[in-house]
Amino acid sequence: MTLIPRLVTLVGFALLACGTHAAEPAAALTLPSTLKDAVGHRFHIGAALGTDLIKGEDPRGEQLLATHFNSITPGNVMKWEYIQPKLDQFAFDLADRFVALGQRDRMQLIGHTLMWHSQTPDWVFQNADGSEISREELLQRLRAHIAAVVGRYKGKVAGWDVVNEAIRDNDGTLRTDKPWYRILGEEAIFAAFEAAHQADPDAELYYNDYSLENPVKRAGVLKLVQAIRARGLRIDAVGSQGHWGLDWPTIGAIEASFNDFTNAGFKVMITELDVTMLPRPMNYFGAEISTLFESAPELDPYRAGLPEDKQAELARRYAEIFAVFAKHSHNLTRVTFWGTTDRSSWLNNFPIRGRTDYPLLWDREGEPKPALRAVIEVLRDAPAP
Ligand code: 9MR
Repeated sequence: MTLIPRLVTLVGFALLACGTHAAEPAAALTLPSTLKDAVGHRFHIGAALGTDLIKGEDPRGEQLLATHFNSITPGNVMKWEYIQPKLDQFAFDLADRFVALGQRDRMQLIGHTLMWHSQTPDWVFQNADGSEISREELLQRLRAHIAAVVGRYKGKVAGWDVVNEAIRDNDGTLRTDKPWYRILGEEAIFAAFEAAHQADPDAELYYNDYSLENPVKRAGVLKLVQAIRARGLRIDAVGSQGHWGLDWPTIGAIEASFNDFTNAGFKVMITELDVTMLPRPMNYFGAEISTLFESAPELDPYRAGLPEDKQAELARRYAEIFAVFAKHSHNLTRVTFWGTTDRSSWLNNFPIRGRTDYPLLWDREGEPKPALRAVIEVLRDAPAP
């Protein structure tokens, strides 16, 4: 090794180890210094951006992004309520800033999300007098929204989460209790994919959902994406969100999900990865944002900090997860974390508000956790794709 790369490795390693390890064995000198170096060409490695980061108010998060990631997703600012808060009144400012930030750092840009039952204003489904709009009018609003949003970022956003979370957790059927599907049925989904493709024929298009390790939900999603494809519509991959815990889902269930989609000819992406360290009340393991519970001290056990044995458990869990990602990297095109530091995670407020969770690879101060090192080690040691 010549002197310069060796120094780079040493400096990088020192940065990575900062605050977590005192003395290091000699073998650690060859550890890649960043997450994206460790991932290499296996898949894109991304993070979701909070609105504060997009506004320039999270310098540590911004620095972590530029160093460790090559793909970004907006956590909120491209959702309907942000981008078209009132009929025909578009507010692109924050989405434009997200795109400019990504272009500056030469990131792959992911758009999230064009059609969802959540964070969509009520007016979308109503006439001026508050009555429900007709099927034709709703289709027209959907198409106009997608044409405006995808059209604005044509050639810039590489791929879109066109439809988010359309399938029920318990029986794998369409969420016909939500206005999109009550009024339009499956046509809503076909129209969304069609409009997105028309607005940017080069953009990749995805269906995105959580709990795909649950076989019943997965079967419903598989049926849906096959129906999209059977219509002759473009669909490039299925996004599996990956809102997981320490012992759920099992690695077997994660692999079963990969296998079912890839055997049916779909690429897979992990689009919203995090691992909650907190107990889930009433065994609720989903990510349905409207589900909230009351807090209690035993449900928020690590307010003062995460004990070392728990840090180690998280590191082990991330290591086993990334070992599976490495194994399936020929069918896995991207892995995106839902946030950068623990402070930025939605899990501090879900499914109970105001808790202290530790689901990501950097702590609240933006220092690397043992889990980061564990992920980098497992990627270094995994066979090349
Ligand atoms: O991270 C997002 C959080 O800031 C919002 O409050 C929440 C509101 O719906 O949405 C979060 O992101 C969700 C994503 O868009 C879709 N899958 C579940 C994510 C976590 O709720």
